Amino acid sequence: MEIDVVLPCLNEAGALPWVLSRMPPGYRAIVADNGSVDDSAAIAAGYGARVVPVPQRGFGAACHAGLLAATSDVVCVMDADASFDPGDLPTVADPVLAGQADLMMGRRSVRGKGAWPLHARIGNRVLAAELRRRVGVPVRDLGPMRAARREPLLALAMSDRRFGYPLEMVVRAAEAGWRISETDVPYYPRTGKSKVTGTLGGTVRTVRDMRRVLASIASPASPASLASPASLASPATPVQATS
Ligand SMILES: Nc1nc2c(ncn2[C@@H]2O[C@H](COP(=O)(O)OP(=O)(O)OP(=O)(O)O)[C@@H](O)[C@H]2O)c(=O)[nH]1
Ligand SMILES: [Mg+2]
Repeated sequence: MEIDVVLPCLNEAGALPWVLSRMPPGYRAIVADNGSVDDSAAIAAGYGARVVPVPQRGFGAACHAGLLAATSDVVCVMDADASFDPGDLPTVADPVLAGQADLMMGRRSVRGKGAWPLHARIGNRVLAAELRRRVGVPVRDLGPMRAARREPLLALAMSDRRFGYPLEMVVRAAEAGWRISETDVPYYPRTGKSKVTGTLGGTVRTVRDMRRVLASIASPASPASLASPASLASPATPVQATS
């Protein structure tokens, strides 16, 4: 069984060798190159990754193009900056492969200093709490290492092409009644210069994009949707508990 791994990439030449050399057997890297001006594309190709050039800038644009290029039934998405170890992908993908979860998310467990700035951690917690309250999804983190089935994921028709994309994926999945769960994955200090959470501009852009997604939530979670058989609340779901 092959699993495509979509890696959104903007100037990650320093990180790609470590990341791509650690893909577990059966996991195929698709590097969605978002106009890198360093050697990211050549390095990725040299490590045997499929490189998809994505002219439209933005995290969501890169992820979406990578998903369109993917062909496997189950797909993973993860950052390309060496903040995650591809060796942890099976932990996230296995519950989806086993039919125990529809969207599996890696909950970041910090390893090493500077992996996750305080403001980003707090913002992430606030957003996760908002999601629990408004769409009934019991996640504690909106981490970017994820797994799902490709066709249903594309059918969620996410429209954000920037930094609201990770949040929109969870919102649309919850609205569709998906079983969403999370499991711990180590989170390391990124390789290379911080572009988003470690910068003021990146943080402001992310907050703006995510607020737009929150505003798109139709209504608070209805009792009916929470009681659906696909609900995470089901004690029969044999995936790691999140609370
Ligand atoms: N910043 C940015 N990253 C992109 C873009 N397109 C793809 N990426 C990639 O998306 C992934 C996540 O971006 P990061 O810059 O790591 O964002 P972050 O983890 O929130 O914050 P930092 O690691 O502190 O920069 C990385 O692999 C980037 O290379 C884009 O348009 N902007
Ligand atoms: Mg990062």
